Amino acid sequence: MSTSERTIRFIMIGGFLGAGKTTTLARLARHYTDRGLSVGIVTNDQAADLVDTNSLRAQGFEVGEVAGACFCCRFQDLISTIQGLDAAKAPDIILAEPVGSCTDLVATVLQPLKQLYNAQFSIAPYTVILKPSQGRRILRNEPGGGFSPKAAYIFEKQLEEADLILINRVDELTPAEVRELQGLLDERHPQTPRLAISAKTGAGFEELVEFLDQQGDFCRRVLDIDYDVYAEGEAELGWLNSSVRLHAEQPFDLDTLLLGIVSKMRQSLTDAGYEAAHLKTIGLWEGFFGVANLVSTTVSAELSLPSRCRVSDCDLVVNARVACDPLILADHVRAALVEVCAAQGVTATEQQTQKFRPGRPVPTHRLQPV
Ligand SMILES: Nc1nc2c(ncn2[C@@H]2O[C@H](COP(=O)(O)OP(=O)(O)OP(=O)(O)O)[C@@H](O)[C@H]2O)c(=O)[nH]1
Ligand SMILES: [Mg+2]
Repeated sequence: MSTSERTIRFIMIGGFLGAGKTTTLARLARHYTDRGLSVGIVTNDQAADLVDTNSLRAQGFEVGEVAGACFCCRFQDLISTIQGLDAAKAPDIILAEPVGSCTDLVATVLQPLKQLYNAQFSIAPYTVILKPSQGRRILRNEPGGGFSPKAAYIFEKQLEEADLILINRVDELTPAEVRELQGLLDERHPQTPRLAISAKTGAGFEELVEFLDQQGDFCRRVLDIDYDVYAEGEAELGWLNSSVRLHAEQPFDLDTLLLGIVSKMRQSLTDAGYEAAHLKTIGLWEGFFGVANLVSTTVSAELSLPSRCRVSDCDLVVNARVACDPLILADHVRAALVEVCAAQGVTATEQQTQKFRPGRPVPTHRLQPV
């Protein structure tokens, strides 16, 4: 990376937990790959065992992972992960997904890349995905909207630093709902261009790719941000990453099991009054994989990537981000696993689980545009 004259196009897509970042990046990766470009993806999380990394790798993409803290706090890990991808794949494009509870990324990631690694990277306009299910309530200032005022603060700061806002999930929204979100954005972020897209169907992606291709002086919206409120907002979330080995005497339907686990978690968390930001699980076995998600307790669980297979063994990864104590969250996850597995005659053996509240972000760099 340091010796060649070529620059790598760096495209980072931010947005709240469950907004559709991974789905968008997978679609963009396919788009660029289909056009003969070499693509590397960098995922990021507060802990190891990422559903996103597993899912993107299972879809055939070259993925590097920064795990243990967000890009801003592990800036050097981001650089070395990109260098690793460069050595393996010489990517024309790096697609990066920051942690969904992270903000202030223009000052802590994009400006440092621009200023300290100017020769190696060309930086695309910073794009942030709006999650309609929580965004509508937060932008309307509804009482109890989103999770808490501090989490809503993070959500709003994410939008504030964007060069482009994507209203995602238009496949599910009525034209009136899209207009309402546009109107709310007109009030809050009148200067920021926006696009309505569906990461699921690909609607709006031609315009998105065109926008991302622009060369210009983007990534200049450095936030005025209160790190105490930001840190407290992040710490309100319980975070759980768990890996589990499943085994059964008779083959079981993997998709039924994945959807069952997420649906059961949804039910028990809703009954207990806890709001989920994102629950996701992936089951992997011998090249087969399936993914189930829940992006809000007000909607149903869904099988986003079906495996359509029956297996007797399976590696399962569960990631949960929920507004509750992580120990309570772990109890809900374990109870859901035990109940759903037992119903299908499956034995679940926990391999490792990390559960915590995210710590205060301490960025490696924080730079103003020059
Ligand atoms: N209907 C619909 N579903 C979508 C769309 N985009 C994403 N989803 C679904 O929303 C869920 C979350 O999508 P992800 O791409 O994993 O979201 P994310 O922002 O990467 O989530 P985190 O990494 O946990 O922050 C998955 O079930 C996706 O299938 C969309 O445009 N329409
Ligand atoms: Mg993701």
